[in-house]
Amino acid sequence: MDERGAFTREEIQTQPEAWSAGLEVLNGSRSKLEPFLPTGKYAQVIFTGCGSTYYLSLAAAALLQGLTGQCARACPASELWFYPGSSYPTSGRVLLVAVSRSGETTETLRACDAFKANGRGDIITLSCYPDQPLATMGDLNLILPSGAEKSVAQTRAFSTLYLATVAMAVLWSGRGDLYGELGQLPALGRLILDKYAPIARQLGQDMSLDRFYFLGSGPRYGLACELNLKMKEMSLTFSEPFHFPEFRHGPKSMVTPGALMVGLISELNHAQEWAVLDDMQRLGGRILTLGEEKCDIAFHSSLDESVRNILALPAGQMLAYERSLAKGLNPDRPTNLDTVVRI
Ligand code: F1P
Repeated sequence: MDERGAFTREEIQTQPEAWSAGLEVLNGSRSKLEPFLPTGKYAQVIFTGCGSTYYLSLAAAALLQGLTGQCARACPASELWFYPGSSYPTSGRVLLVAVSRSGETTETLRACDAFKANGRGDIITLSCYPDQPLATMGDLNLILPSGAEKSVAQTRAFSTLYLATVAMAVLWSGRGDLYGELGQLPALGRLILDKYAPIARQLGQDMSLDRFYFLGSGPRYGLACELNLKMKEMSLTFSEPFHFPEFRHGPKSMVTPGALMVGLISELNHAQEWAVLDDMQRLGGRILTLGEEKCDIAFHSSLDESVRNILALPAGQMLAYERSLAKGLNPDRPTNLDTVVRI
């Protein structure tokens, strides 16, 4: 394929099928996952990865702690490797959930090596390729081949691996009703991709915009970080992520008529989040909202928020993809980037 962005477009568009296949893997692994039920067993659950998979870790840790009460955090793999004293709890066993699309990123492998050598606890790995080193390093290794990609920037891999962490959190929460809701995500993802492609194209092609701010709080912060990374990698555009209220503490100095505020709206704190967006609109910025209802990109899913947050990803990815094409770039080949970082 040499049409610009052909791989990325295909990977974004086939996410619903990848999610269905991923859920089959998860369903088949339930009995292996259940014994890791973290509550009471571990002092902490640490999710780790690099780049996209670190951002995934931020979203997964917030979700797991919110759903189960188990203390959980996210840490870049390099921090676990270089600064274990600052990264791990001083006592108690840890469950390390190591996430990597490729299964070969050096920092993630070295963090797992050190974790094992120091007998810190148990490891679950999540990756997309069975024949790569990470895929045999865990006490449990979950492989999600439907996330595998040809593109450098992660889209399908990110959402499929993230879905696996949502399924784990839901399973460990004991909320069978939520686990049942996961199966509705592929059809909803398809609807959103079809319905909102024109908005993503229109905004992606709008060259009066020169900066993008992705706002998300709680479990949506990691997703906002990932969408910000897509905008940088694919379209070489100035982009930053923030927790909603944080934007008032300095970053708002950067709001101009060329700023698009992309808000991942929550159920619980939607009034506070809209207030931030309204303030930035008054300062001249433009807004794009994603959420269950009354948003530019509305999910209308009737699913629990913990399950439906993933639906913000496809439209946000499309925005970066369209902007990349509009700037004459190739989304499949981000500038200066390699698919795997080996050091
Ligand atoms: C992580 C990652 C990607 C990034 C780039 C380099 O890879 O940082 O997020 O887009 O391609 O690698 P992985 O460990 O998830 O394979």
